[in-house]
Amino acid sequence: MKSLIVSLLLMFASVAVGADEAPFIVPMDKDGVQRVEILGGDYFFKPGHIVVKVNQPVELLVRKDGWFVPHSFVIDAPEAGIKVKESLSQVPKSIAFTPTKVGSYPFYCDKKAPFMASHRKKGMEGVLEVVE
Ligand SMILES: [Cu+2]
Repeated sequence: MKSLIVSLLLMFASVAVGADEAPFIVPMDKDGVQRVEILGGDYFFKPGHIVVKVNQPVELLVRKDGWFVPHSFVIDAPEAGIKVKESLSQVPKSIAFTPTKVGSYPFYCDKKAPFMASHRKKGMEGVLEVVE
């Protein structure tokens, strides 16, 4: 039984994609806002690699897929003017900020079921890349 749990955990751990997928370059809307929809599901974010321009406003419209598993959306990058922590629902949540520093910042879900790997470890992690 124990080895089954271990192999299940390993299986979940190896599903992680996020940062490896092709980058999505967020287009700028007519109002000057870089707007992108993000879907969080069991256990991924789509798109998982988002590229935005520095010092231009960003709006993320984040929602979750499915009913039962709770998910969240976290970016902890105060050095770049980004500090986000929202629980997700099926209605898109608007998350607005203006990144002030070039760099790569992880976004992730901070949920975790008892005795299980965190959602972040299972693949709910992506990267927000801020460029010139
Ligand atoms: Cu989650």
